[in-house]
Amino acid sequence: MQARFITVEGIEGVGKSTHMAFIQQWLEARGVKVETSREPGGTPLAEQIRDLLLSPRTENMPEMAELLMMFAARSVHLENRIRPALEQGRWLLCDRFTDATFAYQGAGRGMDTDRIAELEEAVQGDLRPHLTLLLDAPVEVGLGRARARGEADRFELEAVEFFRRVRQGYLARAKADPGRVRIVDASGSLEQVQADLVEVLEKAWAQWQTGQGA
Ligand code: Z5A
Repeated sequence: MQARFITVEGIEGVGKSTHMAFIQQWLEARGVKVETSREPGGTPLAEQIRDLLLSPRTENMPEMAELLMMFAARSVHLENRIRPALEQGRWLLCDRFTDATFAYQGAGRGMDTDRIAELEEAVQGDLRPHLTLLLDAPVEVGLGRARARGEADRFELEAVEFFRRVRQGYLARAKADPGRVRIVDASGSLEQVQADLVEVLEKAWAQWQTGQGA
């Protein structure tokens, strides 16, 4: 079967990191080799850009600089890791990708989404995830879980309203592309979320086996 690029998205604390290993195991139990990665980051150079992006700092980070650095990190990750993995038949499961840019920089910060789409095209060409699992939960649930963990990064210092816009941005992406972006209710227990994930994965797997779907 052709290697697939699967992304996991959602606001902070919805359980992306928690469920990555579960999704990887589910796929590997079906005989495919799956690498995991994350954005921003995923290679040594892209991880350095991640540090610049996430560390709280006193000097202002202009929104445009933030957007360009997200795509700079993505370009490195894509050319040095994602494309080579897919070309060599290895599946890639990634914690966040370009939907996060539309949600955070677009809906959250209010940046022009046409410009984001232009950068997406310039950096990725026609490469898009085959499947995106959008873990969705009310902002209070996600932030409550994330903040219980301790120190906040530069994004986690944003106000609740920012994350409400980000969540709506994600839901709009799912509405616009329901074939690729599948919403999973992340507000329940770990077992409930995993049961929903399995339902989505089983449907996608059945399509891939018959050569349907992306
Ligand atoms: N960003 C951007 O702005 N633009 C972009 O293009 C990209 C990214 C790619 C990356 O931070 C930041 O970069 C991110 C967006 C921005 N902003 N922030 N903040 P990150 O990689 O560190 O992402 P994160 O969203 O902050 O990760 P997170 O806070 O670790 O969230 P998570 O991975 O979804 O959650 P988790 O660590 O799996 O779970 C959080 C806690 O909840 C943990 O203790 C779990 O045990 C618990 N948990 C999880 N699920 C459950 C359930 N179902 N029940 C009970 N407890 C649960």
